[in-house]
Amino acid sequence: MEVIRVQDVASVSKDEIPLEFIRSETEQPGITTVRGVHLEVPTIDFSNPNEEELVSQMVEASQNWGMFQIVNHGIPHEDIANLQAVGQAFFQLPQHEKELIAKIPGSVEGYGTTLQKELQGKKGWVDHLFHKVWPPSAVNYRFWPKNPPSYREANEEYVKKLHGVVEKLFKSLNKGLGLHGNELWEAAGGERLEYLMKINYYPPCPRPDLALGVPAHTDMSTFTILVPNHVPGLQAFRDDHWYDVDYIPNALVIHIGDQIEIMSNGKYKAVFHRTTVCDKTRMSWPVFLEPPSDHVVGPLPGLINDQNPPKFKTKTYGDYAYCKLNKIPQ
Ligand SMILES: O=C(O)CCC(=O)C(=O)O
Ligand SMILES: [Fe+2]
Repeated sequence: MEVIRVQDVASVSKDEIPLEFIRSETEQPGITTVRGVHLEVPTIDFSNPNEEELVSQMVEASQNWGMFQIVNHGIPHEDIANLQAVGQAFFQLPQHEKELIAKIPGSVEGYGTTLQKELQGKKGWVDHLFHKVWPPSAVNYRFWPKNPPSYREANEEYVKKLHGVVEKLFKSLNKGLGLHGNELWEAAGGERLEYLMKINYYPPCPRPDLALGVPAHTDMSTFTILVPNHVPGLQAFRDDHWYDVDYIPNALVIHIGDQIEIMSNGKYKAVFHRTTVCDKTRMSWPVFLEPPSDHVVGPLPGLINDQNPPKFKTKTYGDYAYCKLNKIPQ
């Protein structure tokens, strides 16, 4: 069966878009985005030598927004630029070349478009590519582009640099919960923690007021580390309103995901977010930090007592993901 990609739909959509991309009035970004109010997700300077201050900024951002941007994170600009360049080059390949690494039934990894329609039968204005990048035992190069030839090296260099950021985020969030050692990271899978790379490709859209890229959701990961391109489009939900997230050159966007919310027993909040589209091509590179699927995740025992009973079930990440993807209550 031939699959229609949004990139193809966009290339023939001049003024209008197909009905299945038109959101209901409760979702249309033209109606539901807050304008003229200056409220921003926090930006945190990762090089701040005052560790206590850094931790408290992160705690506050994780409680109030579930999202923040980090600057001075230590990943060289060149590594980020290379990651972006090879991803862009892949999406510019002729369609038949991209289809060589299309998803196969049952796989998360590969090139694709969300085929399963959402509840109201709507589709997002976005194509994507998923592949695991860490640990080496979880990597399947079958789903990595062979073209451009430097794709693999650019991704591996980025991941090498990413470890330091992952470690510092886990340690700071751990401290913010009053825990010792590296408990949060261990509880997330420790050495077995998987890094799932995604590239989102949002083609230009003639009706950005009516369509959405990725519809509103929380990430099911522990947290997500995202590189955007220079075209804005990410929005965060807070106090019943949608706010644009500014593009800050060289910043990384951090999303608190469901598993950190669960492990922290609700102290940290998974951010509800979505993406809008516009007349330019937007791309983003989120890396989802995920426990392995057989790993059991629940509220950390050290945070539970008579006054603070567990607010979430304890279950394997695989079970959690199955329920989430099939819209079954957890
Ligand atoms: O493109 C973005 O900025 C966010 C994408 C996103 O939320 C996702 O892929 O889960
Ligand atoms: Fe997301």
